[in-house]
Amino acid sequence: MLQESHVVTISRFLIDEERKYPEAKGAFTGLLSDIALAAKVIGREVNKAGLVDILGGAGQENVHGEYQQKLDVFADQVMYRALDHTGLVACMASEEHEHFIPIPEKFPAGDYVVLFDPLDGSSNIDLNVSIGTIFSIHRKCTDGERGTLEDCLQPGCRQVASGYVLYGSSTMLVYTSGTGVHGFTLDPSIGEFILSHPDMRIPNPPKKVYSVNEAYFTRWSEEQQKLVSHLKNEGGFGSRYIGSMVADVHRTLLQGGLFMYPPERSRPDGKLRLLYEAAPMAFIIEQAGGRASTGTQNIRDIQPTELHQRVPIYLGSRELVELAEEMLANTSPMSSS
Ligand code: P6P
Repeated sequence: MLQESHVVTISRFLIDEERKYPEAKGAFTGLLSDIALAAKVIGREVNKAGLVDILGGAGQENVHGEYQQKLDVFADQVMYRALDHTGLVACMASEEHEHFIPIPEKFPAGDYVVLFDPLDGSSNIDLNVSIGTIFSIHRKCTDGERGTLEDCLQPGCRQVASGYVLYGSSTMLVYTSGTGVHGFTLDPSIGEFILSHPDMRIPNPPKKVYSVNEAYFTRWSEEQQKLVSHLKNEGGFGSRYIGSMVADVHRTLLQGGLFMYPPERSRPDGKLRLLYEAAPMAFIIEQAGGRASTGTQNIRDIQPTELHQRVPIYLGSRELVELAEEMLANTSPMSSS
């Protein structure tokens, strides 16, 4: 007896979605397909990283002075080469490049702007901890034929789509284009991403889990310290922190809870990047019924001023993010405890 469930590949899903928009010309479908291809290529190398001499540092630092792993460099190149020649992209930006990335003159340019962290959590590569690729897609907003820095510096509320690829016990691609969140699991035996998590929603009530690096407790504000103390004492919350954003956000999407990267006295904007980490994840979480805030404002409302600017992050179950905002503003009855 054939299973009732049908095998839907990401290509089939994108074509079916495209049919809902008679004016669509297939550009978005092509763009997501190109990103899915890049994900397969990156995943192939990530999953065999322990077996070939691709481990270890690339012997160079990236724009942030971070020790660059070879896989970072590889993933960045794969994303670039998947998108540079298609005629769908106006320009790109990557965590691994200080400046925005124009489309070479020899290739046609398109309407989409793709911002990405090619391999987030790369410090975990040698530890076989799940890592990920994060992408954010905007439409070009300037009049010129080719994209500019201004096209990259758009607020998260203007994203056309966003998503991530999680290279974990399986390789998953999760994305939203504003009509829900959809998850696809790679079947390596056929090289296809199969729809495994249609219309993902953060469960309510959420699992009572908070996710933050508590080693930084003494660096936090008193309100932040009270928030975490409240969650684990009066709130009876458990703690889960992988230290790889895509993995921590994916767990929060599936189970609910509160993921935080708070501001610190020496790092008032925290560590995570707005354009290609916070904003794309915020779109996903909000589309799944959650909330994503800096602790004082909605992440998707921020008007970026720099490609690599950082923001504090509180995302996950709506009521938990709102509790965090109240306690950080000292307006919650729990703040006095
Ligand atoms: P910390 C990984 O290096 C990363 O960029 C994110 O994936 C992760 O959420 C964060 O940094 C972890 O930072 O300071 O807790 O090690």
